[in-house]
Amino acid sequence: MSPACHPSAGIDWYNLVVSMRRTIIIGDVHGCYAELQDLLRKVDSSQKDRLISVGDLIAKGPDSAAVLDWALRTPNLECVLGNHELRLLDCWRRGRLPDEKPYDAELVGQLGRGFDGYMRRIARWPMVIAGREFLVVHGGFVPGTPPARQDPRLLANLRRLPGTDLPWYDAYRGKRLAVFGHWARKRPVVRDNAIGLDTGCVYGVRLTALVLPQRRLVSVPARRVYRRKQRWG
Ligand SMILES: [Mn+2]
Repeated sequence: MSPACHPSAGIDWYNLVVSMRRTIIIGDVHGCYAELQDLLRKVDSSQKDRLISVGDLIAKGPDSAAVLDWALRTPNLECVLGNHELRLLDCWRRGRLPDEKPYDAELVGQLGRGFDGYMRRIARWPMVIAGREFLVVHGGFVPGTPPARQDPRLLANLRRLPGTDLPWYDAYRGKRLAVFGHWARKRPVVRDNAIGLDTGCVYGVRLTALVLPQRRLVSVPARRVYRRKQRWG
């Protein structure tokens, strides 16, 4: 068979390979370094994948420094800021150490002398990462306002729409898949145009990732309960 007649002629291999590159979006890690590594192994992650964190890599869990060290040395990883990163950055910008949450002393202890260096680097992380077919945010979007005009506090903290019982994602009409964390549930939240990935690893449930474009959810069990959750909802 001459090359021109071969069945593979006419296939744009470059674009095929590029379009098949996976995007792996990782739910709230909260310092659970061992489970993060379990999850990366389970999805068989490589440097060819685009990795994205939904934020809250740190706080509450056993090893926030190991998770941040991993994040900062992983070139194919992008992160949005979670409410905990944002909270620490606020303190850092005011020249203080965080002390408002019961686990802050432990967190400051884990970050140790690295605190300043970590903050300097995570200060560049965005609130939203936009792909062609998805948006990644820690908390959520207020419907009707373009992502660039949203209040950063709400982007990192939103659960229900202000003054209502309505989860923001049930009012979200965007065409792009909104992938978020922050609202710990025992199972991922799955809607046509929104997927919530916080499956409470730090509370002893699971750490979950979303693999795109396949929309496959992959999770690993927490190795233990690092923190008790008062109420699920
Ligand atoms: Mn959060």
